Amino acid sequence: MYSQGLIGADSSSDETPEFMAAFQQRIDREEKIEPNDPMPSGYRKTLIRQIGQHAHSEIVGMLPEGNWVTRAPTLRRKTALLAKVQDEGGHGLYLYSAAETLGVSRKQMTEELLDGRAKYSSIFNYPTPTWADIGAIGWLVDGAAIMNQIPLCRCSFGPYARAMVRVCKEESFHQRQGYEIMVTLAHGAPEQKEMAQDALNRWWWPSMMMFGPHDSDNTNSDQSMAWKIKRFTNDELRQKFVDATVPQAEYLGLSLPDPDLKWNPDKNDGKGSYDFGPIDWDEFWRVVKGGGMMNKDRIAARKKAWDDGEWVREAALAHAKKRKNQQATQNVAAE
Ligand code: BYC
Repeated sequence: MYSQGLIGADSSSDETPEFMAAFQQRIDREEKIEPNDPMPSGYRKTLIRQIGQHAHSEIVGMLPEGNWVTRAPTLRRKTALLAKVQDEGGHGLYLYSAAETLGVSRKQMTEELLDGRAKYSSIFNYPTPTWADIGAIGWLVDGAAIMNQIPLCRCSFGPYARAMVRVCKEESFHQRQGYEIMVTLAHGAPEQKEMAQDALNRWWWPSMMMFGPHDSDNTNSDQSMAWKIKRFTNDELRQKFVDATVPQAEYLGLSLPDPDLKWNPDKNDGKGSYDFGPIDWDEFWRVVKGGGMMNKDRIAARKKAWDDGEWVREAALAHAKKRKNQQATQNVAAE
């Protein structure tokens, strides 16, 4: 994915052992790598892949919640949800821009999303049939996203790290609005509490899968950790998420759908952590490969938006060309 047609990308022919060692030393000194700095082609490719996937996730992630904007139960809930969905659009745009600094165009990234070459987070292929799903997404999905993204604020690639600072501030608001919906439902009428529990039952395991495959099974982590793109492994982040979320579920009076969930005082170097049950990786890979409940709808919605927006892109380019020509004419007149 994103392997061809990089605009201005380095060739790997200069990647001598000395170059690679000097690059690693910069990383180890915690220097930020900026777009015009020399970098190994593998570093560039990894970032384009991850930032592209992240951008697509934000944009596709607007769809499950967008489904509820017109049906939010109160005006206050509607305005908060609208603001959240708009924030996600904004995050996608910062991230596409960060990826563009590495020499890939937004058009290319979008085409690769639409034809299935580029991934987006598995979580957004689940449906949102009830209002409680909006609470569960904010609480769990944004909660998992924050756990993953706070360390990305220290990513070695400058534009990604800087984009993440603002994204994380907004995600924190998103997580709170979701949790507040869950508090209202869980402490409301029995039917509301039941709705909240049902949403938790459906979103818990997909949220656990968001962190990606176990460390023993994933392909990119070791190199990404060495390059300080990732600061924690998938399993480390998943464990932090479980430890932070269990007390929040207890406050809600809801139960997590995992019979194996149990406090283990010896785990985590004796500091204690929760043990949890096995994750259904067959389901994860089925969803990642396009077999989830909503994969087809999500891609169809993005394709429609891309096709419907063609006239806007054409008009913007025509306007830019006209402005450039006018500027050139004015410059000639002024000489
Ligand atoms: N879904 O070696 P690994 C949000 C893939 S949106 C699909 O661990 P890596 C929000 C992975 O791509 C925020 N695919 O990979 C928006 C790789 O395949 P390729 C979303 C997944 O990259 C709206 C393969 O599995 N967050 O917050 O080192 C509303 C092996 O994995 C998934 C981000 O995008 C998955 N869940 O680590 C509400 C964070 N997991 O590419 C909220 C940025 C793994 O080799 N991304 N795969 O073919 C990351 O931190 C990392 O890319 C991951 C995976 C931890 C996700």
